[in-house]
Formats: sequence, C-alpha cells, structure tokens
Amino acid sequence: MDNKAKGQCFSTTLINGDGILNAQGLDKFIKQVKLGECGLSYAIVAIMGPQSSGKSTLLNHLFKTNFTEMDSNRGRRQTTKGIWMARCTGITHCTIAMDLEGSDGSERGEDTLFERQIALFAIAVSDIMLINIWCHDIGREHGANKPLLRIVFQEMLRIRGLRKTTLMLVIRDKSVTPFEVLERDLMDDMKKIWDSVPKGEDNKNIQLSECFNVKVVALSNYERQKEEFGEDVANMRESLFQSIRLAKDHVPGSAFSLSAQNIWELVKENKEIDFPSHKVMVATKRCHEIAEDKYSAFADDKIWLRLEDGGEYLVRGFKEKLNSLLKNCLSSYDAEAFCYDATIASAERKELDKKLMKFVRASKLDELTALYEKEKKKENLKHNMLNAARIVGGTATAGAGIITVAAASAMALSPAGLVILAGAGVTGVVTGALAAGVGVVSTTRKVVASIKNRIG
Ligand SMILES: Nc1nc2c(ncn2[C@@H]2O[C@H](COP(=O)(O)OP(=O)(O)O)[C@@H](O)[C@H]2O)c(=O)[nH]1
Ligand SMILES: [Mg+2]
Repeated sequence: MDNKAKGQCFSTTLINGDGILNAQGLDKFIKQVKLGECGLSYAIVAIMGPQSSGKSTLLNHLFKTNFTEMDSNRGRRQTTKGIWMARCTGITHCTIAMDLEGSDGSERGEDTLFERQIALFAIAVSDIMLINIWCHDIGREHGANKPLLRIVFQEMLRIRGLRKTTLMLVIRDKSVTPFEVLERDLMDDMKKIWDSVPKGEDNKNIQLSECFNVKVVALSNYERQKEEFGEDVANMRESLFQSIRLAKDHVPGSAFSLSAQNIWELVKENKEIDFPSHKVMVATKRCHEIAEDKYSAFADDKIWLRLEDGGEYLVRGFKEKLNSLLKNCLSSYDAEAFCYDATIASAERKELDKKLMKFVRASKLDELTALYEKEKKKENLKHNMLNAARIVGGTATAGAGIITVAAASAMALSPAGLVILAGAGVTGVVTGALAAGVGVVSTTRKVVASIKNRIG
C-alpha cells in the first residue's frame, strides 16, 4: 500500500485490550474522516473470527486499510487487541472497518467475557459483520466456528428492536468442494446452532433470517494461491458494495461517537441495549448539541458583531442582514439535524428559533435604545440651546437658515420595553452639525421600528 493511502486510513484503537474505549481517539478519527458530514450515508463493517485466520489481511486487501497483520515468521501470536478501526480507502462510499480481537486467542484462556462483549458491541454498531470460518471446520462437530457463531447469535438476541444486520460468512482456504455444497453445509451448521440458542419468551419463534441477511463467500488460500485470492477478494468486494450502499438504518455519522460510547457502557455494565430508545436518546442529545453550536456560532458571527456595534454599518440594510443571519443559522441547523428523528429535530429547532429571537431582542434592542438615547440627549441639548436663544431673541438663526422647533420630542415605553419615539417632530430648515444629529436620531428610530417589525 502506498503511503498516501496509509495516511488516509487514520487507523486507531477504538477499544483497547483492557476494555477501555478511546473516546478522544474516536472523536479525532470522526473529524479526520468527516463522518459527521455523511449523515446516514456511511457503513460500518466489522470482522470477527479465530485468531490468525487472516482477518486483518482480508480487510487490508478489501479496503486498502492498514491494520497490523501477523508476521508468519514470528509465530502465530495475537496482533489485534480489542477493536481497531480505520477508514476504508478503496471505496467511494464512506466506510469504516473494524478489526476485532481474535476469538480464540490463547492469551485470554477460557474466559469468553471480553469476546462476548466485543461481539455484542460490534453487532450493535455495525451494518455488516464478516465472520471468518475455516473451510475445514464446516460440518465438523467441534469446529472452531461453532462457539463463535453461538456467541454472535446469543448476543444478537440480547438487543431489543435491532435492525437487521448483514452477516457475511467468509470461508477461508476453500477446498475443491463445490461452493454450493460448502454453502449448504455451512447453512445447516448455522441453523443447528441457531435452533440450540435459548431465545426467551419474547423471541421464542424468531427465525435467523429475521435478524440477519446471511451471505456466504469463499476465498482461496492467501499464502498459497495469491492470485486466486486476489480475484476472490475482488468478487467479494463487489458483493459487499451492494450491502454497504444499502446500509442506512443506523445513527447519523455525527452521533456515532456518542452512540458507540453509550453502547459500550451498556455492554460493560451488562445492561440491555434497546435500539429504538437508544436512537431517541442519541437524537435528543445530538439535536440539542447542534442547536447549541448554531446558537453560539450566531452570537460570535462577525457580521452579527458588526451589527451589534452599530455605527454606520448599522443603518445600512440592518433588517435584511439580521434576517439573513437568522435564516442561515436555522438552515445550518437543518442541514445537520435532518437525518435525526423528525419530531425531535423539529422540537429542538423551535427552541433554537425562540432562543435566537430572545437573544436578538435582548442584545440588539438594548444597544439601539442606548444609541437612540445618546443621540436624543445630544438633540435635546441643542434643542434647549435653541429654545433658550428663541426665548431671548424671538427667532434664532443658525448658519444660513431659520429653525423652528414645532413640537418637543417625547419618549414612551412600549409594552415590549422598547423605547420608541412618540410624536417627535422637527421642522424647519436645519443646517451643519444639527442636521447630522437629527439625521442619526431619525435613522435610529427607523431601525428600531424595523427590528421591532421583524421580531415583535
Ligand atoms: N492459511 C491462510 N493464512 C492466511 C490467510 N490470510 C492471511 N494469512 C496469514 O495468516 C497470518 C495471520 O494473518 P492476520 O491477518 O494477521 O490474521 P488475524 O489475526 O486474523 O488478523 C499471517 O501470516 C497471514 O499471512 C489465508 O487466507 N489463509
Ligand atoms: Mg488481526
């Protein structure tokens, strides 16, 4: 694999060998692969199977990932601990591969708890599960695939309301036995295991086909038949593409981190995973977070801050600018929240809209009121001076013109707490500095009225 492709995989530990989920690494990974921007258009593919059965090798060949493969010269020791993940680079559709710790590694002895936990987690978060099965194990009473499939079925049945997951059984080191025969024998094995798994009252009659879309593929031996292996992998990739493209019934990409962390917590605490309520929890939390982000972005927006500053900028198309800022804020919320539950997303949108209105009202109108009052004081001062001059001299002259103050300006408090000008009127010929002062006041008055119009 070239270095560029390697760099683009961003492979990272998701859950380490001690069962700790790497939340920081996960968030970083999600940013790097831009999963948050994918909405529902992405797929998670996980692989399980015996240790050293070529899981990492297969993922790397399928998706140009860079998972660590065992070096056969150094003995068949466990290489992948816990769960690793990487972005698949050999495919346009956003696809994340998860490489799981081998299912029969001698390092953990007889203890299958961790194996069960990572299996349950992988089933809950992934769209497609690949399961490595040694060809020579098919049909054998004590084949290595049996305990693994049993675990997968048992754990699957513990999830309430789970969407159907694609289960692709990958026969490794296929023999000369025709594929149809291998497939039939494997399906028979599966059926026996499924029937023997305790299902509880709720799931008593549930069929394997109701939980999984089962597919079977067979691959040549990677070490001895490299060329055939390559061809088989290419065919497998084609068949996977279809399932990858159809995968949609999962949480949106921007909720993947939250969802994975919550599921892993439930798994570790041995609590039930109820998929529909999990989705509601995720939608509620994420829509709220998105709304908070958009709200802060609005308050920090450069244009908004310039509007808030007032000044010359304020008086030029204030209403249009404010409207377009508010519209952008809500549409950028919609762009992120559209893939969540519609009722939850729209309730949160209403809250955001209300909050924005409150914010604009509180900050902007106070500012404008203060500006207005400042200008008003200036005007009053001039007015008083002119009035005094009129009293003294009958008619006051200022510069080139004659000024007549027809009515004193009055202030009134509207129900919304907004100071508005009531019955103000300045008539006459105004010149010089006085003209500028009155101009600002009247423009400010118009702006206040227009905002009031928009948000009142
Ligand atoms: N027999 C066989 N060996 C394989 C195959 N694919 C990979 N290997 C070898 O098996 C060893 C373990 O491979 P690795 O991908 O690390 O296995 P993992 O532990 O399942 O991830 C390596 O030496 C690989 O070269 C295969 O299809 N058949
Ligand atoms: Mg591996």
